[in-house]
Amino acid sequence: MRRPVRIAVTGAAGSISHSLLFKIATGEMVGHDQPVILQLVEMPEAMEPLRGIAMELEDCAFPLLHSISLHDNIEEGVVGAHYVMLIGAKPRGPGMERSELLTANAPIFAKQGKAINEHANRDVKVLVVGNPANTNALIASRNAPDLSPAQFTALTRLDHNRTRGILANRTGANPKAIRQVIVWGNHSSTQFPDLRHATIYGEPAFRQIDQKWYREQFIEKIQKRGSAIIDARGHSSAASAAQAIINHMYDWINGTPENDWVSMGIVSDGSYGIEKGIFYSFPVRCDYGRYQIVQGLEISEFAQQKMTETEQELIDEMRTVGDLLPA
Ligand code: NAX
Repeated sequence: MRRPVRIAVTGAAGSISHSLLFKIATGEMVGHDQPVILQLVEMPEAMEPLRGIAMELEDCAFPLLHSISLHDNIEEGVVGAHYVMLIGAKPRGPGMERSELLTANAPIFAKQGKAINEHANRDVKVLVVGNPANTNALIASRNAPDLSPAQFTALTRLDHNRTRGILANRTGANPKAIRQVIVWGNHSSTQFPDLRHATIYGEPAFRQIDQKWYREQFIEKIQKRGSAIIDARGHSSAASAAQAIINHMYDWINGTPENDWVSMGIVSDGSYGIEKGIFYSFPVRCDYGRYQIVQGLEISEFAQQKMTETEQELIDEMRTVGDLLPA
């Protein structure tokens, strides 16, 4: 039997975690032969519901679930962690501007970055889910000077999965047959779902879909999918977000399939002319726990404009939280 790995999850009593934790405990995230220790982190006022979730996890008698610990502070919660999912965040209140959400969450992610820097395993892999995810990942990574920025990522896999799922529904193809879609940029309504390089059953997607539909309906549908779900169910995506977290981490740890890539929010190295240092969603291939940006893709004028729009939003977000970004 392998030694267990430590997985820290913040916002562990929230909606996304309620789906996620049970999937992690069955081995879906790291591997079906890998025991896990869950280190669950919550606000002090949510410790009682968290105890209830821990009881339910115990009652499933998962063979791979080695142990569970509960924490009301991030410093203890991330001790020795190999994987950290930063899910808990201040929610957007009624009438709150995006910039207010940014400044409300910035100190939280600065503190969490410091705690990870001090207490987590040196090879830790961090996924930021709490919104605004890209800029929260930037803040956390900049506050972890002893770790590489490449150890921090932001979740855009839900947008990537939505792109495949909705395209599958439109064309009648199995989602598995849809490859090489890309979501560029921010996890926000400026993101750009790009089908230029996508294939369906090995043939270019552009030969199988109507361009007018793609440009005038599809792109906006993906960009606004999160809001459509909130409008319909009165709460933001939870089960699909949990599934996307599982997919993101599994691929990062175990590698992407041959002939495909995935979208991940990662620190920009300047590829495709994107401002260095911001956390931007790129197409990546993963292997042996590392990821590499897919290079050399042809970018049309239409795509360039969309990629720049979402880049600009991230540059503006970086400026808004500037004070919390140590050099
Ligand atoms: P919930 O409100 O159901 O749960 C959040 C939990 O986090 C609560 O239990 C709260 O007590 C806890 N929490 C808040 N601040 C914390 C802190 N500093 N330390 C530890 N715990 C803390 O939200 P849920 O639906 O689970 O969503 C969580 C976050 O994911 C939100 O910010 C949401 O906007 C974001 N999302 C991001 C997505 C992405 O693709 N990047 C998609 C889904 C989701 O919208």
